[in-house]
Amino acid sequence: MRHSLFKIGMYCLAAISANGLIANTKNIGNPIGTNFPTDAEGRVYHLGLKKGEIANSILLVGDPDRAKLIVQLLDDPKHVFTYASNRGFTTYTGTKNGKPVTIMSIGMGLPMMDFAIREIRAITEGPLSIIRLGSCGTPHDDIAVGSLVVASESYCITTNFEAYHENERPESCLGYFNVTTPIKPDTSLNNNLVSALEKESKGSFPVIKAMDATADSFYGSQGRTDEKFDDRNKGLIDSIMRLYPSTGSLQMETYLLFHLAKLHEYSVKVPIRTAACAIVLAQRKSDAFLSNDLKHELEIKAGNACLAALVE
Ligand code: R1P
Repeated sequence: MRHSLFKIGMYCLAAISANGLIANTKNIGNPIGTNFPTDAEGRVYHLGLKKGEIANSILLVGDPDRAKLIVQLLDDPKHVFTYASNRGFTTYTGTKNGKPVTIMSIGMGLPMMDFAIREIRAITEGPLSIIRLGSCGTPHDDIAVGSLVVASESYCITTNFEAYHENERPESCLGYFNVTTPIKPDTSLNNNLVSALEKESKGSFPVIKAMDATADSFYGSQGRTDEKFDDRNKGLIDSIMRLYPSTGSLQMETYLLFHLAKLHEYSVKVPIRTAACAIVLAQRKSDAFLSNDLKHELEIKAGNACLAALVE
């Protein structure tokens, strides 16, 4: 009995490893300290990295498969440093045109961007250049799926949780959401990114400079409705388009990248240069969704442009 349980256990582990589900993720050693925990080697708590394992030019993506596609564009993809943390961050460090660069997949949402930027800063010295290549929906009538939207500025839409549980209901759906004023990326990195995307595109996909909206949910705060949840968000997209008519992308991380770069600038005089673009997967007005094949093609082309902008 014991023997067969052991065999089943081993079989399960082998099966899980074969599927790559848990095989390569790593925990750090025992954390030291609570304010900014690291282990004895200096590995940060969520990324699992230590000094020397990350470059100062960094491409952040959400989807781990997007990162794997873009790694193939590095100088020597078979010999890049790779680290998959147990918290969903996978890091690849190598070179592009002989210059050090890191590609990191960070998963989704504001907290993941927060972990990434703060922990990247903790294990690097000097100026950083960080580009996000994401995917997005567009609330704009004139932007088609398969376009690349470069964030000229970004604002944040967060859920005003308290409003749902008060007796008085806000009059407009915007009362259930907070919308910030927009903040800008770094001008020169943003210009590099636009030029690199235009050069890569050669007219094969539109490159559009527009305002970005970063939401704290894929659903409620992006105006998606679901009769099983009382999100009170009907008309949210129309409301934000009245507020910021040039909004071209709706996604979940860019604002925090720009925001943390500003907070860093207010504290320390060393720049974190930021820029962001996103592949339009969903046209929220026409309900069109981009095919997986076209998405992968754009991930490679846009990835190449992002790397060019970073190593220029
Ligand atoms: C939602 O599906 C995710 O896709 C978008 C959003 O910002 C969110 O993270 O970006 P990524 O494709 O980079 O993850």
